[in-house]
Amino acid sequence: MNFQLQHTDPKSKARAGLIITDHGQVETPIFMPVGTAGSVKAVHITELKNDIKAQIILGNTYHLYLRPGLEILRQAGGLHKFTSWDKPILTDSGGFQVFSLAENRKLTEEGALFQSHIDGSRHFFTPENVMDIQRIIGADIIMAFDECTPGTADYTYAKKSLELTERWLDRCITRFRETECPYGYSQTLFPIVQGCVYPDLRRRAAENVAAKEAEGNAIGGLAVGEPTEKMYEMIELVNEILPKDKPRYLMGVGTPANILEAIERGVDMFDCIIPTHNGRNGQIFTKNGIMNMRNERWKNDFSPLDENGTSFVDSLYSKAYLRHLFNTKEILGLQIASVHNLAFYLQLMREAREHIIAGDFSRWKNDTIENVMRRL
Ligand code: PRF
Repeated sequence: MNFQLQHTDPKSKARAGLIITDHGQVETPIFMPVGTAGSVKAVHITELKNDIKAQIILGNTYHLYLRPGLEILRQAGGLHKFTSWDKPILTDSGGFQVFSLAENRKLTEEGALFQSHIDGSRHFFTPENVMDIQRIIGADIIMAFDECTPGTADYTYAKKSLELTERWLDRCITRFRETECPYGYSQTLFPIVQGCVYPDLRRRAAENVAAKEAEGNAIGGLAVGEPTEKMYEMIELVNEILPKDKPRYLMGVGTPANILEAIERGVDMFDCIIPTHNGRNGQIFTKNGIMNMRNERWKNDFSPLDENGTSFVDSLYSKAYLRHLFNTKEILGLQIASVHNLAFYLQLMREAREHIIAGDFSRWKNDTIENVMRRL
C-alpha cells in the first residue's frame, strides 16, 4: 500500500490524498460502507460500484471467522473472490465485536475468550490468530487486535487497557511480518491508538503507534460513550503526533457532522453503520436535513426522494412511495434507504475533497453541518 498526500487545507488540518492498493486506488477523505459479514446489507455490488461509487468497503473478522469460516474463505480464494467485490477491502480485527456481540467474553494477557452470539460455541482470539485469520480473509488493509476501552472508563482501567493493547500490537506486528498473503497480493497492517479520554494516555498511545512506522494508522476507542467534544479533542491531540504522510482512520464514526469535524482535524478514512443501519430504520440523510420516512408527514409528498441526490433511487422514487414501503415493511424500502444514504455519504466525501482542494473547507463544513443535521 502507498499513500500520496495531495493537498492540505491552508486554514485547517483537512487533507486530500490517494491510497494505492493492489486492488485499486482510494481518494481520501473516504467513507467505507460496512459489509460486516461479506455483504453491505441490502446493497448489490453493482450499486456500490456504479451508483454509490464506493471505493473501499469494510468486513469484520469476528463475523467472517464464525460464518462462513476460514475453510470456505480459503477455498473461495479470499473475500474479494467470494463476494465479487474486486476493489479494496479493510477488515476490523474482531476485538471490538467480541466485546459488543459475543457472550461470556473474558480478556486475558493471551487474548480474548468468548462464546459465539450465534450458537454459543467457544473461541479464543489472540493477536497471532487474528493476524492469521485476516491473512485468510485477504483484506488489503487489516487491523491490529486491540481492546476498545469504553469512553466511561476510569484512568486506572484505561491505562491498564492501553498497556495491553500496546503489548498486543507488538505481537500483531511480529506475526504479521512472519506471514504473507496467501493470494499473492500485498496486505498492510494498521495499528490502533487507544487511551480513552485521557490526554496523557492518548499522547503516549499515539507516540507508540507512530514509532511502528506502519503504512497507515487508526484511532479507536472514540464514539464509545464519551462526550462529543472530548472525541474531537482526542482526535486533534492524536493527529498532532501521528505521521502526516500516512492515512489516518477514525474507527466507527459517525454522523455527517462527526465526519466533517474529524476531516477538519486531519482524519482521512471513516466507517460507520449509521447510513445503512439508520437507513433500515427509515432515517434518510439529505443536504436539507434528516427525514424519518415512517412519519405521516411524507404520506402524500410525491416529490423525488432527494432532489439533490446523486443516486438513481433519488429521482426514481418519491418520498410518499418510500414512506409507503416502510409503512408496509416492504424489503424494497430497506434497499432504497441503504443505497440512498450510502450515496449521500460518499457524495459528502467527494464534496469535502473538492473543498479541501479549493481551499474553503471550513466555511463549507460549517454551512453543511447546519443544513444536513437539521430534522425535517
Ligand atoms: N477498535 C476496533 N474496532 C473499532 C473500534 C475500536 O476502538 C471502534 C470504536 N469507535 C469501532 N470499531 N478494533
